Amino acid sequence: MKIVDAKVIVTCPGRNYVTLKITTEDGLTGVGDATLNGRELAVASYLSEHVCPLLIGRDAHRIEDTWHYLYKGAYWRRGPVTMTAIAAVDIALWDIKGKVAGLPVYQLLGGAARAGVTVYGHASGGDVPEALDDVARFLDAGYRAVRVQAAVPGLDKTYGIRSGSSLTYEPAAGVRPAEDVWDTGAYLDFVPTVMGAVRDRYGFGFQLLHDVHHRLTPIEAGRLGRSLEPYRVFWIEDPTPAEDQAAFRLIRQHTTTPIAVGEVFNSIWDCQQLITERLIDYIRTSVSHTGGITHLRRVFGLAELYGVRTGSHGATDLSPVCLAAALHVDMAVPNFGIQEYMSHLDPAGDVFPHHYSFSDGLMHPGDVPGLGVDIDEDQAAKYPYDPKYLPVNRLRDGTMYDW
Ligand code: KDG
Ligand code: MG
Repeated sequence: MKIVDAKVIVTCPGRNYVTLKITTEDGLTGVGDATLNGRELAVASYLSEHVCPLLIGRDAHRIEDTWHYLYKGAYWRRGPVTMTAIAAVDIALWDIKGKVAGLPVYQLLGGAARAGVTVYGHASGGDVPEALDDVARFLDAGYRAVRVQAAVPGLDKTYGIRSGSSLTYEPAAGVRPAEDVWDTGAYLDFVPTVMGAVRDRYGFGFQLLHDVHHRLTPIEAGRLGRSLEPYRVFWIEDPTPAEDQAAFRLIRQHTTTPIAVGEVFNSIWDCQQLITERLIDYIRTSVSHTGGITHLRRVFGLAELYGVRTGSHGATDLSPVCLAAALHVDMAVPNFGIQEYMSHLDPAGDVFPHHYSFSDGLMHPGDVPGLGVDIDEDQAAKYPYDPKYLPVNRLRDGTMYDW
């Protein structure tokens, strides 16, 4: 079943998305998410200039072979641009295989290992009372897990806080990166009071999560983890910049609070030490930044051997195509932990018609053949690319810091 067309569609229905659409000789189509927030056109160009021409005439069924053809064939291995491009091809080919088989992709991956996928939503607030009220929005909607972020007093902006009446947090904006200011001391003093307030008001009957967003040193992360132990958080996410995998040994020495890492990873090699030394509890790599379903399954398979569970990244800068692919993997892997779900707002829903659904805290990818998500090209054309950058971060003295 030969591939006859591969095209890249860039659209901005509220935020920028890059989608690869592959067509076979019998007219079947598959879609893959190629979005890399703030660097979208690098992947679009990698695909259209270097990958799409190679796909024409290849057998759409040969997913594993195509993965290695693109990974080994580039000579230049790994990296977010390459691995996101390979992921888009891989996801689209799984979509096509499902359509040929007449089965949803999770059936091809081994079938349902659970009734549905537990997801966590994002609550936030400009202060503690606002964050507490926002938690209710999710608990009332049936969520069994909620991530909570609140603005740190004394800082102009804090990561993860939605603004005004917006229902989701959107960090990418402007033709130059916004400059945030960071204060570790203020943050470390504040977060336990937020988590304590959430438990005081709502109790312990749901999972409570928090994203540190790579802001701490290992010993500071140890202190944070220990200070949150009374509130039994499900995880602290990205406590330190995780290129330094060995640093997590130090965090582990100081706290039993579970740790999740991986949204900026793009290969199994990025998390090998974290997994094999059991330095983390959840691996948060995403389908579309980690080489697609084929490579993500390998990461999750390694994690399973070491008792590490999955917790895939699912921010809204990953398109509905990525979310659908993640849900299929989540349904099938034995070591599933939790899935992030920020919920794409319209008009993204009009551009990406989909069959996944949410009910009683669980998501299901749906049972139509393939991924169960598509791109409406007429709708996509209504929303042209709108260049935006993620913010950068500085300490109070102006030193560049991790965002
Ligand atoms: O593009 C960056 C976002 O995906 C990231 O900031 C979101 O940390 C994030 C999360 O956990 O959703
Ligand atoms: Mg995160």
